[in-house]
Amino acid sequence: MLELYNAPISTCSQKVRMALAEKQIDWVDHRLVFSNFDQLKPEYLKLNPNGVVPTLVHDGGVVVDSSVINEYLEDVFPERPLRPANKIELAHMRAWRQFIDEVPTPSIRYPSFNAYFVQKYAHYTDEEFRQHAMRLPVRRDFYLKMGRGGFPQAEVDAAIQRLRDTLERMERALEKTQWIANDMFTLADISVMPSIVRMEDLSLQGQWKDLPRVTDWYRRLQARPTFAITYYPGTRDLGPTC
Ligand SMILES: N[C@@H](CCC(=O)N[C@@H](CS)C(=O)NCC(=O)O)C(=O)O
Repeated sequence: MLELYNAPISTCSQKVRMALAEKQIDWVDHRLVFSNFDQLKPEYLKLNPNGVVPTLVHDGGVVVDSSVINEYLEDVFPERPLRPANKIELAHMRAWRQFIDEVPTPSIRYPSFNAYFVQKYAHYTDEEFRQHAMRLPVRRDFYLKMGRGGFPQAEVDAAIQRLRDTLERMERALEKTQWIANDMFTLADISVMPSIVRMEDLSLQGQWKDLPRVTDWYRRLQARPTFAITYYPGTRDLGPTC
């Protein structure tokens, strides 16, 4: 049995939900509620000591980290592949996935947190907020830096520039292949998808209006039936209680 501990609005969860949908694998949905801090409850921390989602449990075995989970799914369920068979092409796809994990994925948190997540902490005192941050196993410094008031605009602007750099890199790649890393749809496309969707939800879609290949890539991505499965109603409703 496959179980996924995830949150509807979590970008990292969306990556895994998309891979599961593409591979047409059945799974049990364990939805965590961030506003209840489910991700920090002792029973969840036993599964994922990082206190973040998603976590996959396969016949009792635990796999954490969305990119690792998606590679695990490929290893264990090779049908309907999302990785090229050719080893050089596979390395190319993995290099893309690595770049996405290092550059756009952390960058999207800056505008996201400023627009939505800081509202959650509006009623906290500085000390309550600090105590909350101290409970976070892997996001402590990020939260402390953000503070209750959000990141300075210069940091948000720098993050948006890194997202723009990613879009330009995608535009160049899409001159050569149909999808980002290959002519086949791969885990690289899935990895970058939640950052682009979140950009749209933050009204940042102007960042790719002069990039026709990215515009077309996003249109084709949204046309996949698995997109609507991944982004079921409510998954893009970001608000103070998300
Ligand atoms: N590298 C991890 C990062 C997971 C992560 O950051 N998850 C976020 C949601 S996308 C989370 O659970 N945040 C909880 C919080 O900020 O307290 C992965 O890709 O699975």
